[in-house]
Amino acid sequence: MALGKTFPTYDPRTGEEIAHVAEGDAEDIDRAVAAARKAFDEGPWPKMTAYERSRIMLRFADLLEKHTEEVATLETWDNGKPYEQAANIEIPKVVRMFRYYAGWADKIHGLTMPADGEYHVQTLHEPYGVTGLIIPWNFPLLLYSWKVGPALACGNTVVLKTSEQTPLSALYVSKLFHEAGLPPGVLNVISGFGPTAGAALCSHMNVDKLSFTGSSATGKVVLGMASSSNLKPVTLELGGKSPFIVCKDADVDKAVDLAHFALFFNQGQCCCAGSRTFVHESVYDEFVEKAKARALKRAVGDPFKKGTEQGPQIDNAQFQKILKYIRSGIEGGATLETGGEQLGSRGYYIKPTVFSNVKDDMLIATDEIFGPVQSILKFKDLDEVIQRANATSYGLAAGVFTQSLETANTLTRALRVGTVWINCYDIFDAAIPFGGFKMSGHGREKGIYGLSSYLQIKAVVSPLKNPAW
Ligand code: TXE
Repeated sequence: MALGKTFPTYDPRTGEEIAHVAEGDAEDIDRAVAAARKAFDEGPWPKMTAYERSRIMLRFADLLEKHTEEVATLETWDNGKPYEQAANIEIPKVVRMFRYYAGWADKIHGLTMPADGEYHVQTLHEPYGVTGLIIPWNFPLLLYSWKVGPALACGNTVVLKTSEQTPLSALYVSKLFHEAGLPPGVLNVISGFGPTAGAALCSHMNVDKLSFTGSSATGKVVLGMASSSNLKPVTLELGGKSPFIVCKDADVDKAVDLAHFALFFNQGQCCCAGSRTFVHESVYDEFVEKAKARALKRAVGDPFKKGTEQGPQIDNAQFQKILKYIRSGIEGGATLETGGEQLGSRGYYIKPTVFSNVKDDMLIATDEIFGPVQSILKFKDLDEVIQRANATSYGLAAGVFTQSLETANTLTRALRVGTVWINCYDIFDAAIPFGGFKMSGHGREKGIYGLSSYLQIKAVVSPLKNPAW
């Protein structure tokens, strides 16, 4: 790297610079991978007892909890998300995730199994080694915890590349990790861009495993680089166009609230946003009217202000992309019920937008908009909505709103998605696995399933008796 090279990070409320951050590139990735390699091969990390690793992670969680205010402030400043959301929902979830995986560290073990013949067979569950982790900007610290937590608990070392839009919070909390006693070289954080630092990490011959969260388009590139370098395995958590299905027996007021939350949470910037709201024809008109009223009530403004539900979008590129999709919805013949434009003239605020009369082939119903734009579609019966809900290359999540157990069970089994939320949405406990079917990804994060992304299995076979030679 050109020593001293930096890049600016911006406040989405104004578009103004917050700070310049050291910009890592291929050379820095090399150095970070070398440090992570040394910490893995020579220790101390995988050689420490699992209990000691767990204690460091727990100490980190305590420190993070103590510094919630500063960390949430950085997250809001850099990302634009409401401070109350960062401080009361996300940082506590990050703390919880590290405690959860700290609890796993000393409970990871293999199996013994019977085999034909006179053999003792056992498996060892071992860390991969150096893991390369790439995260996006929509939940910078939450996604940090989804990857760094299990990677470290399993005894891997880490090179993490943050998103160029939101480098600040990860730098701050990684210092806390150091304070918690994490040995040098175990966790290396690089701020930098995708095509430079990110690509160097994906192509690196000395990285043993990758985990990536981001767009499906970049996910394909990541997979290509992994396979054309050293065939490192890759976990991918990618985009979505998740259906939220409101059945004819639903309590409309509650369904409206939940569908609103499912789409608008985090400025609509969620991979699992319920971005196709399918509503049964018998309650459709009432639903649309109430969804519009709810969107009009949404408190949009400065994310540091108490009571703000929606802050600005992350940056100008995302802001322009969303406005383009809104224009395409209007031009395509959907009914714009409310919103559809920028709020104010400064920063990247968009009025909560609701479209009704959306047809399946409109871009607002097929593409991941990643913004505060609700698309409401009408359906007649379950078979039809199942077919339409599954008619997408994505398969991340779905919401089902019904009072009927039978309907819930039918939909749950028919939907080709990694998560079904029934009469709830965006429940993200540490123990619940998350990941996609189809082009929404490979593998699972969180929970017991998330461990398998960071462990490989070694079979050990020995004869039961001393051989005769
Ligand atoms: O994503 P990218 P962007 C979707 C959402 C959004 C769109 C574009 O629809 O509008 O993607 O967002 C790194 N090699 N999601 O451009 O490019 C990049 O530096 C290695 C859904 O921000 O996928 C960042 O760290 N890495 C998603 C990360 O990839 C590369 C969350 C994500 O960036 C790279 C974010 C490369 N060649 C966006 N190019 C979700 N699943 O939640 C980029 N990166």
